[in-house]
Amino acid sequence: MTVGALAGCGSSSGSSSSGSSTAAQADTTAADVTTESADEAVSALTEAGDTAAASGDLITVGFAQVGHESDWRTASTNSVQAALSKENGIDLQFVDCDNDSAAQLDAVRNFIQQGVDYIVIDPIVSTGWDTVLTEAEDADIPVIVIDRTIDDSDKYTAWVGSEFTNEGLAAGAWLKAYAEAKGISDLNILEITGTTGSSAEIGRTKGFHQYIDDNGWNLLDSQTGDFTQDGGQQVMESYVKSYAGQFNVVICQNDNEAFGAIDAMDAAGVSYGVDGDVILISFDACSAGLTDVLAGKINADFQCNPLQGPDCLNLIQKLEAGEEVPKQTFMAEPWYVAEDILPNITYTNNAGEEVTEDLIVVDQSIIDADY
Ligand code: GZL
Repeated sequence: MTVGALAGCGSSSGSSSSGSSTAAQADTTAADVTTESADEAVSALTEAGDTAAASGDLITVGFAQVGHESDWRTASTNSVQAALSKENGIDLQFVDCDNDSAAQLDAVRNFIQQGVDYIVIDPIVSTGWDTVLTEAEDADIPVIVIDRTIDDSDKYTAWVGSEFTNEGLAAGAWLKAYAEAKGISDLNILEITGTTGSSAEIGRTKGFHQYIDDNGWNLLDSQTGDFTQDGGQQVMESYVKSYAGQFNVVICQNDNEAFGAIDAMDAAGVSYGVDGDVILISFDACSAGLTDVLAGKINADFQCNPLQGPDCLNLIQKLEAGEEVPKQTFMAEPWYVAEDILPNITYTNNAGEEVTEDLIVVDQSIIDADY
């Protein structure tokens, strides 16, 4: 677990020949403290908290981040650290929970013991939260949830993030229209899901499976890649052996899994993308993912917006001013495609509304402006 006492970890992404990238291990700055144990993390937080208390003029915010598993996560961390900065009056105490739910609960409890002013959580999984949120409520510490949702408690002040079921519905609606436009009648699908029990995995699976069920598509298999490139590659390596010649669609629940699946399909001589035998669908639409869309390797990439830092700061500033804040704020999330075949898609979203979304054909200017 990495504890950034005054600033969090930065991290850099490399890129491989496929245009994909793997988020390198976080680079730590002099301000960061890398701890080997929870006790060291607690003492680091305590020391940081004492420093902040001594200064007296900064708002202390404890941020328990999921981990560092993907390009998306790096962008999320960078967005929050850039917004919740000393320049903006915040003393940010950052904990990278390394995809470990128990460590995340410990980090939140440490923030409560510290007596921080606010707690920000991106919950690794969506359940198991009511007890610790009750402790934060009893300590009169407002909790802001970002990105993924907490589904077994509403003892938090505000949530900012994505409608994950809509993301899954988007992928299903696009695949239905794309297959019809291409004259593909039989869809034999392999799915690589995200971290089991995360709201992102739950929602994307629920939405996409609604289209599988409604249209009689053939789901050959579904296994978790845990939102990592290694996970996507390992699952795809197994799939190309078990289902050789049987599948024509692969859906990955984030870009890093898609990068891994691409490497596995390349090694197995399976063609994919615009000119291939397999339609490849992804989520997140990070810049490396959109690079693969532009190259025709990924057919469609549904954005999940990681840039909640400014929203966090805005919520804290409003709460400091005694203003009401919305319980839920949804991020805008474009649908990106490789080919200019369909201008838009009309579908029924998770709220039962019929909505039309534009399909954005990726070009370099979009990638340059991306996260
Ligand atoms: C979704 C986010 C997911 C991304 C993955 O909002 O929590 O976690 O889709 C990330 O890339 O690992």
